[in-house]
Amino acid sequence: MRKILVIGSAGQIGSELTLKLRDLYGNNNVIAGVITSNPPKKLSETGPWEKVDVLDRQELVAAVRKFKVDMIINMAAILSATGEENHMLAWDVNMNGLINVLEVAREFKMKQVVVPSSIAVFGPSAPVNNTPQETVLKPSTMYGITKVAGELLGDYYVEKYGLDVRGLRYPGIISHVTLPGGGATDYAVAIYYEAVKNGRYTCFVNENTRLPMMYMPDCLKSTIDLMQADFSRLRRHCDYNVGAMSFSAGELAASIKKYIPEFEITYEPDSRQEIADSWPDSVDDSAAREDWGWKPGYDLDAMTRDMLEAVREKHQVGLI
Ligand code: VAH
Repeated sequence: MRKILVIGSAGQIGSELTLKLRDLYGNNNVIAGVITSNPPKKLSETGPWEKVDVLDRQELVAAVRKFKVDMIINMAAILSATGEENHMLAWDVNMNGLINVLEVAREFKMKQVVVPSSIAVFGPSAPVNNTPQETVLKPSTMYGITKVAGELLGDYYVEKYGLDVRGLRYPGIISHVTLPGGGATDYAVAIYYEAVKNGRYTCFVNENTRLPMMYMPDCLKSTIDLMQADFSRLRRHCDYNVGAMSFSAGELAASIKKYIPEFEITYEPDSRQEIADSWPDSVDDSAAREDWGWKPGYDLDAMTRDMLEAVREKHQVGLI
């Protein structure tokens, strides 16, 4: 049975991935690696947890030894918008953190490492529609630069050391369990909360900003599908494009208006507009579909219905 350490377990994806993996592999076989000593109860009350700062290699080694970890999923990252405010923090966490994970995985002969990437690896010089799996990677954000370097590092550890390292290029991820932090796609989460709480939202990108997006259940499915894929079928390792939807901020607002007709939106682009403008509108994920059977399950309206139901429940019980 695998012993999986999820680093960044309290984050937007990490928190739900940890719980999903506990359902699959057993609570005690999935360790929540959290940077604080006070993890969310949904993690600490459903299985083992450990303080693991991805920048502290000794802390990481201690956790690996304590729980006999044989698989690491590294969800610790500084995202695009925060990375533009503090580029050295993004470099430090995303690169020095990653090399710690890869070195520890090599030293302890881990069965598998998952190192997520992002569509942020693409920049203005890549084709904007249906961006190919193989194309120019010249991102204009530090976050994107660290994700390109991370893909190359992961592939290096596969080729040089025979480590099973896998990664996928997440689009913007939308969810209602744990708020995202510091991303240029965070508007696509905040809009649901503001629509339910106040009936209006001021969006920080303009109406026509179109981006590849994915609902959290599909994010978890893509991650676990790749984790469980037969290694011999993988023609790539750390850089699979995965897509699900592509919509503009205006189309997202229109979807919400189908269920909250009185909802109003205004657009006041800020510095995150420039980040969003550098990214694709949609990606070609045929390699993921061919190599490991990727297929998304949610479209925009299905996500909106699910998100509004969940956010309304939170609002009714005073959680937001
Ligand atoms: C961000 N949510 O906005 C992340 C993601 C493609 C976007 O990588 O930085």
